[in-house]
Amino acid sequence: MKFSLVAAAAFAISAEAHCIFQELSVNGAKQGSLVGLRAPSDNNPVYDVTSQDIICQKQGTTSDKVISVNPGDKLGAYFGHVIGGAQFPNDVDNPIAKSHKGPITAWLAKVDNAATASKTGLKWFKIWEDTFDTSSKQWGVDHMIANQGMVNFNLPQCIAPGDYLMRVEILALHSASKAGGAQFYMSCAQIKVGGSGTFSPSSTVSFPGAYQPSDPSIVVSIYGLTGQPDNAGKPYNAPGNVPVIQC
Ligand SMILES: [Cu+2]
Repeated sequence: MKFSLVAAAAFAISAEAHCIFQELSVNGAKQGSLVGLRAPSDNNPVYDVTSQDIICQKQGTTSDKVISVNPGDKLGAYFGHVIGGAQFPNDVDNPIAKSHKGPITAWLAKVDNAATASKTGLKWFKIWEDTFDTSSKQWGVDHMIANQGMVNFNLPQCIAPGDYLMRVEILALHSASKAGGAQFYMSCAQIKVGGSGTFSPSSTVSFPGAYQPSDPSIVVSIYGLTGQPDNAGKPYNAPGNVPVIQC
């Protein structure tokens, strides 16, 4: 009996070493599991960047809550292996399998009502990213794992008041050397920004649309000559050639 449990656990690790963005924190205060989020109901990634699922993941859980934030707030997107974090005690794939190297990006799109707005047809701009540090050889995902799944960034000071969907994406590149192998993990948070920012983006992108299936940042081998996930020491740009807004 003990053996079969171990075997079952080992199978679960190899089959589903994925993750879910499942909770928002604001200035260190966790807002509750799945509160104010549009999250998938399982931890499988999106592979097709031309699909509607690349916006906020597959249709899963919904929430009628909109989370109030202010420019300058420290936001945290919490990712875990399954809802709740670890799948079982000593889950080495929580918050995500260590193999899943890649960048993390955060995006906003203005909406009238974050609780009810359609996710399609929105104009997205990038507010933060953590891609790859050529000196430390660390990826955004390495920092996320070191921080127990919490991805922290500050809401830029210039963001104008109102409702937004906030899309936070992990792009796992461990199997990305063939087209269609990159794994995208994201959810959308429903936020209401206060304050008196005045930023209006001069350029925006669509999802789907921002990423092309053949984007050299999506079809890429991150393994250098020694087989390490060090991108051969080269810089890495997140896909879509979208700069983070400056303000
Ligand atoms: Cu995975």
